[in-house]
Amino acid sequence: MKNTHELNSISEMCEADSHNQLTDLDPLGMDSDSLIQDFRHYFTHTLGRDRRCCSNHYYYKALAQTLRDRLMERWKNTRYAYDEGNCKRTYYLSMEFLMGRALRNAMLNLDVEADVKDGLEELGIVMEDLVEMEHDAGLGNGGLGRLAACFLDSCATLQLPVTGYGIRYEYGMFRQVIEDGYQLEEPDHWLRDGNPWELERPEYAQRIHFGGRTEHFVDPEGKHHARWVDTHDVLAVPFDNPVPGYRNGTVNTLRLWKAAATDEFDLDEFNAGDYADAVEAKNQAEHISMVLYPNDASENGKALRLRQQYFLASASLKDVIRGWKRAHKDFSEFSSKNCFQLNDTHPTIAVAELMRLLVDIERLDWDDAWEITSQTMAYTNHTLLPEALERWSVPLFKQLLPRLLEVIYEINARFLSEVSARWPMDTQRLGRLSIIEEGPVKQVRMAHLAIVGSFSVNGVAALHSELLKQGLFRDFYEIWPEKFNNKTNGVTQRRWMIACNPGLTQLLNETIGESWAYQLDDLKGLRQQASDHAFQQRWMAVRRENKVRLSNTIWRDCGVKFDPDALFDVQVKRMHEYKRQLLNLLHVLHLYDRIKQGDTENWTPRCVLFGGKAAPGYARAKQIIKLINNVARVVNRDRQVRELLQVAFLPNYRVTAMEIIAPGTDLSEQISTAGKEASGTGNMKFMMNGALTIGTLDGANIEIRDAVGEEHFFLFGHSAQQVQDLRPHYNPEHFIQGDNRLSRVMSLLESGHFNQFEPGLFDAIAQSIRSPQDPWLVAADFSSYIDAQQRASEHFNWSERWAQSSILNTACSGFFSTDRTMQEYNRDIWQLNPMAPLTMEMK
Ligand code: 26Q
Repeated sequence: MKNTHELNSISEMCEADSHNQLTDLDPLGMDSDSLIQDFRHYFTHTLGRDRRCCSNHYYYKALAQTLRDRLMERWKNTRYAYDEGNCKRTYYLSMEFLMGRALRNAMLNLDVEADVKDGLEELGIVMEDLVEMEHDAGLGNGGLGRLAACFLDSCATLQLPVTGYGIRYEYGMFRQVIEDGYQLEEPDHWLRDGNPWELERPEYAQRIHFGGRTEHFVDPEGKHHARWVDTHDVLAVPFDNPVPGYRNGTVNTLRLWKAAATDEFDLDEFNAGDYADAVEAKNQAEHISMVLYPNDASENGKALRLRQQYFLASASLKDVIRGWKRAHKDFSEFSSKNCFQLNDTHPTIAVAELMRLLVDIERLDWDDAWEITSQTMAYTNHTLLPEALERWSVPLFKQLLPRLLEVIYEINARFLSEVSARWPMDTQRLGRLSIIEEGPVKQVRMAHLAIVGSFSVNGVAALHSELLKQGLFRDFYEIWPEKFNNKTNGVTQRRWMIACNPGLTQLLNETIGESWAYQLDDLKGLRQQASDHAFQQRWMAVRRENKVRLSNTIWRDCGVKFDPDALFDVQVKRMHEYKRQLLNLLHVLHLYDRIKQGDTENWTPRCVLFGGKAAPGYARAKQIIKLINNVARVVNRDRQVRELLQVAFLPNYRVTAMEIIAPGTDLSEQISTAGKEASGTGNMKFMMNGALTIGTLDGANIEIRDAVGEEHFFLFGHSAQQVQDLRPHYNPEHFIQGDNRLSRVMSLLESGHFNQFEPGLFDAIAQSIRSPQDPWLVAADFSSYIDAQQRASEHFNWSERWAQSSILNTACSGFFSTDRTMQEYNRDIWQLNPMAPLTMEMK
């Protein structure tokens, strides 16, 4: 790490007036010859390889450099446009950005994929092999992190001035290995071979405070102030990652912070003569950005997680304020020119940190600072599970962030006094609304801080946003109904159709033109083809190729043979009880039972694929992985069964795996207990690629079904309302006795047939289904689930009808583009003007 002096000199240089002579270069060539010329240059001169080295790894690096140069000039032009346009900007604050690979995305958006492929081919190099060399940037757990990545893609494509702020974790989401049917976790050292896309910017490093204590004093004018002193500081060093828009010259920024020790660490401790302590302190500091927490529902109370959250919030806010002060003399226009979108409660400490910076450092009055803060922050909620709502113990907060705790208490006091003015004497209500939860150990409720400190609160699908208003956030909705709004999630069709499904892309382009790449609604032009027999055949031919590709992956990674003519039935997502992988497995057991009984008339052969990671501490989710693997072994080894039914668990599900899976899926399993899945986004990826959904009335499934029509969606299960009504007197035995299929499946599970050498292994799982306390109501939805699966099987056997439904699913998926989602955020929350990059002539 550079020392402080060096840092200052770098910043000075970078703040100096531009030397246009130095930096204005002619644009780089985008033709095959220029690209390949640069590729050869990087391979031989920069990487120093020669004809004896023909490693795809170095080819990949040389190609990435070649593309990065092209991104770099567009990046600079985009920055100039935003800076000089003095436009309003949004900052997307997120602890997770699940970006996946960048190479194909860069080629697609720069429109050079065909030229690169041809040029490499002449050198005897296969472009696809180079794509495979890149590690996934797996800096996220699942839906929330991938959503952030899709949002960035759409903002760049819409030319919206939006910057992502996150953490540059040294280790991303763990690699999942399956051994003897059990999940093992291995570290994901994704930066091991370097990251050709990122650009380190030490000149913009920030100092982040932790610990210490506060002092209060009165200035000569009699005003009260606070100081945060004796802190232990950590440096936040930004690494910028380019986010290219689709063929529009825009390149936005994802700025990821890395933690580094300050020099004092070494100096102070070194002078005290304790070298080992100095090294230890340095390690502590650098730990902050070491690893992503692999929980997709909260694991409360870990001090390091709170440090990460504050590290992100503080570094990002200071960075924005630094940029602001370069061009503005005060903060009067700050809230009309800046917006922070909080991706769940994880970065919500930003509310208190912005207050601290404005009041303590910039010396604004509290009321002015609060006006600015609460007009600048916007909060997105991603969960209804009460256990996932973040809370931090007050003692921990006080130790780690003493000044921030004071600020939160002040925010709370002022908020509660407004509440008691409106509802005098209503102490119950005050207790429910307070940012501080009373109890043996007081807790800071981050969701409350987020709502109080934001001008917008949104859910991520229609049902979810309704349930927030009626349930979890009811009291807040009563106070501020105008803050609450819905923004149904989406996914980017550039990655989730064009990049991952070239066969479908070509067919679509030939049929309806190419505009759907940036106007997904144009897919509706397909509807008229849905019943055209010739078109159906072309459609199904593309789908079959994709199924062959998926089948090869499954053979390679699981050793299981999926027949491409069977129905591919897929559930890939994080392992969680509410998502009910167990219900899916009960259906598998039912099919197995039928085959063993010889009940196989008009059978539809099925291949059932599971995939997903369990949080390392989530024992039940891990047992379910083991159960799936044990069932798969029994089913796949049985000659009588395996022609009709195959089961596989694909290890290490991740962005790159989904790029193979979604195009090859016939039936998408979206079977969460109604009211539990906020939205889901995998459901949208499957739909776009022509899968039919079997699902409950939960999350965005509702909107998917409305869009495609009920005949093309397999609905089952209790609704959110029915779930709520059933729960108090839920009696699973009633459902088990009432359906012979379920009682047989339960007996089969409890017989030990799938754990012959491991007695009792799955008892707890079986008991959970029989428990009246089962929150997920697995038994209650079994019958209607099996019926819906039967309808799906019959539908699949009538191939014209299936083809028609498949085409219509794609045709009706236009609403689920993040381009639409981002336009809604922009219309209702951000109010940004699109801004094209500056070109040479304009400068
Ligand atoms: C919190 C505290 C400590 C450690 C980890 C966490 C943590 C991390 C990640 C809590 C939650 C998450 C991720 C949540 C998530 O992915 N939610 C999903 O968000 C999607 C995008 O909106 C929705 O489609 C899904 O329905 C929702 O489950």
